Amino acid sequence: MKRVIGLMVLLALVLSGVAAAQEKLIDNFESVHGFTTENKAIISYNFDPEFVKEGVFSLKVVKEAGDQRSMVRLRNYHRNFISDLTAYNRLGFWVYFPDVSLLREDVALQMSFWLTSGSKINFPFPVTDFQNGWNYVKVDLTDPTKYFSRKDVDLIEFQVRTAEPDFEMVYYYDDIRFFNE
Ligand SMILES: [Ca+2]
Repeated sequence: MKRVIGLMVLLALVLSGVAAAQEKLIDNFESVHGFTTENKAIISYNFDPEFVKEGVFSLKVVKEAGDQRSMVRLRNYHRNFISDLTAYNRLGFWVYFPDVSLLREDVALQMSFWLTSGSKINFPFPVTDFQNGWNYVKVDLTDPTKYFSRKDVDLIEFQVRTAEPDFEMVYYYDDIRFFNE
């Protein structure tokens, strides 16, 4: 009996090997790993060079109608996430807006640093900071009016707001990095 079971296991292994040999995954583009969304944001990788600022890819965000807010969240399980930011005093990134007249006047973009304690620090940017096309956004992490310890960041939120909830927009992010200046 033991031997029969052994043969059956062997047969199963051989068959599964045959099945595995009959498929070959090239690329399933399963997700944009390490980012999540809130409110109106559908994210994907973009490789149309017109909407890439650096390298080959950028992050594409489709903001549908129904809400002013469109949030992309950089999560602590992203492969390059760091929770202790004290080695840096700036966060910088590129954002592409097709038409800044669609953005909300007082807070067109807001960066939020969520801490492990649950509190968050907001850095709002008015529409006057932006032009159509690519914009470089720089967050001063040492701004004394926004002081936070920067040792236990749990999530970094990129929030774009449109002037009206029903405004639809496709926009892009690229080259998010920490640095010193
Ligand atoms: Ca890129």
